[in-house]
Amino acid sequence: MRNADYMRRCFDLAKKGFRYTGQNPIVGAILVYENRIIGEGYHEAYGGPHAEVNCFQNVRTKDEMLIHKAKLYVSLEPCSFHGKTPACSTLIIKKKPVAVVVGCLDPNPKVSGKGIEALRQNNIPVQLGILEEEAKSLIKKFKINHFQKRPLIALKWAQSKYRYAGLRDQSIWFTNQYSRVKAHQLRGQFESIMIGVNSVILDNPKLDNRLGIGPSPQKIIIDPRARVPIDSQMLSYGENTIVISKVQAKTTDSSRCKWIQISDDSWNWNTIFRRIFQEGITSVLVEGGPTLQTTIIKEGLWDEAHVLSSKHPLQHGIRAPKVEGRRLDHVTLADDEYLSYRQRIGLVFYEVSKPHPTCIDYVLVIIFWQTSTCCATDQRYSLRLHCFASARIRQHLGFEHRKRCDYE
Ligand code: AOF
Ligand code: ZN
Repeated sequence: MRNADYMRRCFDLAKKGFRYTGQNPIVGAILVYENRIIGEGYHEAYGGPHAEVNCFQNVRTKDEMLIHKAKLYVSLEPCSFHGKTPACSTLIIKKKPVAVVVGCLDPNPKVSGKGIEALRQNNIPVQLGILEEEAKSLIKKFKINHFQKRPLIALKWAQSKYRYAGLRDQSIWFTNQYSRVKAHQLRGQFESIMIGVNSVILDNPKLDNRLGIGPSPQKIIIDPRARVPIDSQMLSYGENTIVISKVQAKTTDSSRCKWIQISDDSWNWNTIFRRIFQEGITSVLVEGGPTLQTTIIKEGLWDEAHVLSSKHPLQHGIRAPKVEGRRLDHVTLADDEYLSYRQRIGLVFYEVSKPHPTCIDYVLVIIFWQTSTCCATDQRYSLRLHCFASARIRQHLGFEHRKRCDYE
């Protein structure tokens, strides 16, 4: 097997932690000796042991003497500081595998190259950048949480054959039982689920995960004018629901909700999502309705979209939202289809303290992530040509200058 195959195994392991690692990155690690995996581990829960620790821990007693002859593969650079848990680089130096293969650097400024440096200084060879793009894409949620201080935002909707998402005054069901299971599986992957108050009034949903693996998400209702019916299922069933409103709580003691008020002046999606993040919520699945989702798309605040497309002939009512992103997944579910997308481009403007020699005052670094289509690649190269032209180019392209934001 090649390095890339082993790295893919790390990615698969890492993904198992997605629902439980909170603000931490998902990470997978394996130890390989003579083409045999002798240990595997992943970061299972926020605050818990890191992938490397679990990997060493899972080596069988009879294989322990092989560790110093094995290669360690890890999807993210090993950490080099003592946070909630001790530094992984220290543990690796102690265990001394023959080499370490790393997917990508840890963007956390507390690590960012220092983990690899520590290993190299202790004579452990490190190979960096195996399947780097995929490794970076794996920790997308971590980067959003860490640098933007907001949750990862995923949209989910169902649509008819003609891309209508519903009727204004009537609840309508498009998709089959397989799509329903898929929808619940998605709910099991996200820490919270959000809908607008119109959907609560129209559909009166429970929004829990009854059919998929994993827990039910925390429920959130966007209700600027406090119209949520106190006897709705979301307020009277299951765990507490968060209601975000411009006005004061309309609740009674008996209603199960946490009311968060955001003033009219600061009411916008940025504030709302940052406020949700302050509640410790690191991912949100926005289930509707389509009008609310479209406003999020217009703000450019969506990260993923999950679409269940049916053959239902509805061709009037509310248009389904529309996104342009990189296709992640496409699955046929009998006569329905499931498609998922990821926001394609991220622009980062770095202001550097030490300017590039050919540059007048700033260097603009434009980083695209998740790019795979020709169009994005062309764009990338043409923009890269302008990278060192600084303020002149900013002006020319109409780019607004931002402070360093470290967000890839
Ligand atoms: C690793 N392996 O599996 C993860 C890493 O507070 P702590 O101790 O859990 O540290 C969290 C930081 O460690 C996190 O911000 C990120 O930089 C890194 N995560 N590093 O070597 C892992 N999850
Ligand atoms: Zn670590």
